[in-house]
Amino acid sequence: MPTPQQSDGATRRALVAGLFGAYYHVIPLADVPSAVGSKRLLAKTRGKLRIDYREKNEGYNKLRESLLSIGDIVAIADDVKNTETCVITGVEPRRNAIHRASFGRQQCLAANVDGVVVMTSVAAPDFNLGFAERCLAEINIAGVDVFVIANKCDLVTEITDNLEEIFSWYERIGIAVFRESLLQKQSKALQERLARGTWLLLGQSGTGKSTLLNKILGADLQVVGDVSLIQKGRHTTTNPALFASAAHPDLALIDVPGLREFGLHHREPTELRTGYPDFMALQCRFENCLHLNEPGCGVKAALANRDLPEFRYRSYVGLLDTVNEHFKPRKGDYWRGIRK
Ligand SMILES: Nc1nc2c(ncn2[C@@H]2O[C@H](COP(=O)(O)OP(=O)(O)OP(=O)(O)O)[C@@H](O)[C@H]2O)c(=O)[nH]1
Ligand SMILES: [Mg+2]
Ligand SMILES: [Zn+2]
Repeated sequence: MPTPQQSDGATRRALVAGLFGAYYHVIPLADVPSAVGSKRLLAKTRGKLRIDYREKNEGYNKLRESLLSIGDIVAIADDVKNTETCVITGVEPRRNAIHRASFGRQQCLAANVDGVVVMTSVAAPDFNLGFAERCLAEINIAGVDVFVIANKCDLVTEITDNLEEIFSWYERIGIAVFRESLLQKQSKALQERLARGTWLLLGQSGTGKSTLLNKILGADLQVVGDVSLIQKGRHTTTNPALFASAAHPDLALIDVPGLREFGLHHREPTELRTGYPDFMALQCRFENCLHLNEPGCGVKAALANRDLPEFRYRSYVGLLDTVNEHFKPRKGDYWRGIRK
């Protein structure tokens, strides 16, 4: 294990398990991997922590509000001025991290995870292909295990052919899809897949992430929302946090507030290639082929032969377009920028 940066004497290792504005909840690592019932301490950072943010665009994304993310391993020390809190003095390098770009900022959603669950629903809200595709691309680029849940199957008499085409393509390229009605009961296969490890639950608001968390962990740990309020833009889960329960001591689930946007502006165009394992399996004449108009492109050939579904290629080209855009400053950032 790498040693924490900037540690100063009497520090302990701890896991970041909750974010509350400028404050964090941390679990001392002597209590982990079973994060169950462990005492969560209130912590704040001291000084500047050096974190690998994948800074593609200099400037605006340096103005992030929260620096650490759930899953970070930090060094903590007692706060001599305040016995209620402890101070975070250092952070260890991340084994992996899932980022997204949203409203001109990049954000690390979780670090050091064993896998990501892409939570979708077949109705209320409708399946959002772009969102799912962008999540899958980011997770593949990050090199993290992933599967998809198609939730709320109880709301439809059958899954449309369009959706089935998408799901069966995912299954063909090795991304399992669990068709679930989590409000009733989770499938045995899903319960087995989520038996151990630290998993990030990723999905739009109202798809059932908190419902899944409560069902899998077997306890009412997270508040479940009312879809009508979610449609009005109210998210039920407001703070990202890591959950565990005594019934499943080897498992931890990370629930994050319902995401509206999942951009990949923080990624380079050439990195996007690795977000599509099915494209990587095809032979292109050029090693760095972006599959646009290059000669000898295996992806374009597969598309013409109908060996590759169109939705996949369309989502890739759309994504490539957006990563070439730059972050746009938010109003507050702009003013802060020119006053200096
Ligand atoms: N019909 C049906 N409703 C479900 C199912 N799973 C969850 N719901 C309902 O969908 C609504 C939203 O579920 P949540 O678990 O709060 O969704 P969430 O993804 O955590 O939403 P945010 O916290 O806003 O991100 C709740 O009213 C759930 O009861 C399901 O399988 N079928
Ligand atoms: Mg929730
Ligand atoms: Zn190509």
